[in-house]
Amino acid sequence: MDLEALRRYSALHPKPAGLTLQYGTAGFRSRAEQLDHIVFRMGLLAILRSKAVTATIGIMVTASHNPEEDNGVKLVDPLGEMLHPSWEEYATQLANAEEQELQKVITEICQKAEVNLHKDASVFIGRDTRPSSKKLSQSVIDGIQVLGGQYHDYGLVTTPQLHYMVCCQNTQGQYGKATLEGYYEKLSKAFMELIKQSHCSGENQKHLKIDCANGIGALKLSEMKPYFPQEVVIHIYNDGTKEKLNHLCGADFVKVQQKPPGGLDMKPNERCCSFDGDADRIVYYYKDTAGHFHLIDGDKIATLISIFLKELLVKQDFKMAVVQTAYANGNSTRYLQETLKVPVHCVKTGVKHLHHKAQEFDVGVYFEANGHGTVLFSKTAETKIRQLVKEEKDDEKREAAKMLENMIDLINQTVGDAVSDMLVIEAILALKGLTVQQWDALYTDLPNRLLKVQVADRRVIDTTDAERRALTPPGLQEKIDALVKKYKLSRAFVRPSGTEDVVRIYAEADTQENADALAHEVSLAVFHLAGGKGAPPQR
Ligand code: G16
Repeated sequence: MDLEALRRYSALHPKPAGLTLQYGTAGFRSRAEQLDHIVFRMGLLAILRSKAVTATIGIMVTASHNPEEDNGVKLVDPLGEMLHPSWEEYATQLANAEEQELQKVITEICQKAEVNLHKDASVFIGRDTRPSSKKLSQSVIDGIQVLGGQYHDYGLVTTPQLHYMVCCQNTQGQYGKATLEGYYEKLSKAFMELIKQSHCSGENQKHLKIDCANGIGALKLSEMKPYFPQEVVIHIYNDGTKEKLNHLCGADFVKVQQKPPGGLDMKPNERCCSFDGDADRIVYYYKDTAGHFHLIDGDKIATLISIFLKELLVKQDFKMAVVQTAYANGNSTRYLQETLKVPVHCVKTGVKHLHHKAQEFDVGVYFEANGHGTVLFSKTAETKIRQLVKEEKDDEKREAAKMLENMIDLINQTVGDAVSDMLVIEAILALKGLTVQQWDALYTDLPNRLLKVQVADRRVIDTTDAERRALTPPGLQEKIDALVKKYKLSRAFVRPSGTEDVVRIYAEADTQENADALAHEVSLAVFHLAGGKGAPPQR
């Protein structure tokens, strides 16, 4: 380790006095001006991780759905998955070390994680379109250079594109080519093959309006447009040329507010969707002829995909399951379990938890209600499907295997990907001849409400049972239980956010009015029992 370089460069990226940040749901997130030392140190950590696992590691500068003023950074593990939990701890230690302790902390990490500093290291870097991202990714490079490693800076990419690149690189191209062209070609080829098998087409079915949250999704979709077949015509809105990132638009806004984004002109029954700021989430929606807004969230996306896959897998002896979080609408879980007869598992919020659980099955469909999700196929399932395409004599069965093979290639199995998910959904709708209204009508969502409350320290809330019950502060869960009893078909829970300085509240009930009332009452309980800041929440 070049101690002189470490000392010199860490002085250029000083840690603000008294600041403590934690590697949360999706890495570090905070106001951009607080992050320079964090991204520099994550450059250091990426090198250590790369040396530890002898593979290329990804590092993405983004704060996804957070406001434009925020930023963040997260590391991507060798197969494109989120950083291993044991290293999240090292990330937090390194991020919070005082400058004079940096060398000691690095040495400790090397000892605990058996890092051989003499090994080679390689890191892929990506960033979103936030004004602060370019400078922060330069600080990442400083960190990489201090510990001496190779890097490739992809510049502006969506988060899932960076995950994809890392996986391609570490599988020596088996997963695809580690270039943007490689990504566009792989997805569009699989999409076109699928669409060829569809017998339904209509002028209206071709068009899709996409709100890109004024983020990176707009740039990348424009780049990808020439690769799209004529069967799909996309119209890009909120492309970042006029308004601020995520401001009154994007998947998070649409899901939380349950209303259409600004900047997108929506006619009755038109199929529309929203990406989030770094294009790893997607939700669909439409407006009916009476002007009512219909949201089709991650739960309904998981349901559509599960119906499609289950039909194709009917003759295969594969274990399929859906993974959700506590935010999943009660009626989606009921539909999946009771009507579709697919096992459903509930895990903690955060793609890393869903991904991990989904890996236990031959086919694991995972989606958060907020539209973050994908499908994982086990190696065994994938090999068998590819073999059936080559060897199956029965035409119908071979066609089914072919569809599955193209699905495997179309879905970004490294992480939730708005572009890939959108193409999967468009292909399924076309193949099944379903309109957005028919898709929406699969089941009716229970009315629900999401709220946030600011407290002095959100860590006072500790949860259990996949975040469905609060252990602390004392009395909070008892209060929630009593409130829930007042309403029919009701459920509520609270949890500290891992990406924003807030406590999140979710409630559902038989009517919207009751869901709103329950969410409000729970938010007051949080405010009073967990140290609320400012004025109590108002309805
Ligand atoms: C991130 C995570 C998601 C999570 C969301 C909200 O999304 O990747 O898994 O659902 O944050 O997390 P929390 O409720 O803990 O703030 P994104 O799209 O912002 O990266």
